[in-house]
Amino acid sequence: MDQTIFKERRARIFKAHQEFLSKSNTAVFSTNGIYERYEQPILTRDHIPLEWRFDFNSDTNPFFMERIGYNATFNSGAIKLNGKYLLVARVEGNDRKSFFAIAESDNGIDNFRFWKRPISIPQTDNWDTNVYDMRLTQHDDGWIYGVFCTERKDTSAPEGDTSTAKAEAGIVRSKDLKSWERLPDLISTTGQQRNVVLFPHLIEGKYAFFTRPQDGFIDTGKGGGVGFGLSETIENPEVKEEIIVDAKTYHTIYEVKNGLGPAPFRTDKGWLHLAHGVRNTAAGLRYTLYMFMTDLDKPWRVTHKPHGHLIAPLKEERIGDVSNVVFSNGWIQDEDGKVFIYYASSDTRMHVATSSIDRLVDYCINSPQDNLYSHLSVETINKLIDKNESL
Ligand code: M1P
Repeated sequence: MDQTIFKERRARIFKAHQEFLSKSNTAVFSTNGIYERYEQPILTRDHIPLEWRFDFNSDTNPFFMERIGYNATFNSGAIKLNGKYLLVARVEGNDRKSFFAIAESDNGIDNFRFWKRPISIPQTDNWDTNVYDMRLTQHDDGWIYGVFCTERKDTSAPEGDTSTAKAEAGIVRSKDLKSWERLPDLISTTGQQRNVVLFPHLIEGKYAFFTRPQDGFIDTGKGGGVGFGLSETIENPEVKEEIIVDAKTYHTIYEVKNGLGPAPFRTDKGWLHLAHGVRNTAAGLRYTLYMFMTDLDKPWRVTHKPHGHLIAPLKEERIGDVSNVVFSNGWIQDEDGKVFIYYASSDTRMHVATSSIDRLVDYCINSPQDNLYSHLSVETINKLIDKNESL
């Protein structure tokens, strides 16, 4: 058979892919001074290796046609290991199934390349229908834990209801991110859980989890807020009591729900946390990222919380499969205090913003809090103007 089409398409697609993967990224000047965005997204579906998409055999794929399609790469956990910046991305296939795959970069801001194969997550007796949003924690016990959302059909849903689902926290652990051990899913006080994060240290000799108790799959209902609970062991993880660390609150950017992002960073002044907050609008839910700090000895006690969002969807970030969303479940701290905030936009692609521990601590401690009323916001603005006028 004539192989012209096969050869031409293969050569063109390979060349374009190599050029695309080698593109560099540039920081954009930031007027807020808190962090810098970058010109390009860092991980998109176009980063998917060609081996995952095409059959390279001209006999079985004479048109060099894509055999397996991918929809998005987003909500990535992050860790620095052996000097490499690693993202455990949520990759979503055209079949709507999400899975995890690791992408690696030398500098954390560009040239991310996927490892050869996606991660094969071992199954429990109750198979995961869909898995996503892994938070990585380098724990004192020597393991790297990945806590993720496992989604299954709600078997109590009425006949004919083919969409009601149940979300729980699945747990895996690894030493090298190559071989993974599956542990039982977290048992908690409420029916459902998403956005669960393992704290890196034992507290009172127990494993500590930040949770997000919720009554339903989308609505958190009576539940909600960033929660916190302790488990006697990690092999049989169960939190019997959850306290609320950061509650959803009327007329804030986390009015409808919120959830912790990555595992927090320890600083001299307390734990730095990144979270997402959700509010409702006439155009649907809007997800933004915000920060708070907690006490060093009592990481469940909030000490500082700047008003409003840190990062909100901007320009093209606002558009995607689930528009008006930014979401983060991964960040990396370099030895010199530089911070890489990895965030996804609109459930479609990954971005990076860079800052430093000093800048983020300054932001948390010295930005005014949300006083929950418009006239109090005006008072806060006037205080700043007075201060500037007195100079
Ligand atoms: O679609 C926006 C996000 O919705 C969920 O987050 P939450 O549980 O806080 O509503 C998750 O499915 C997340 O993956 C997704 O980005």
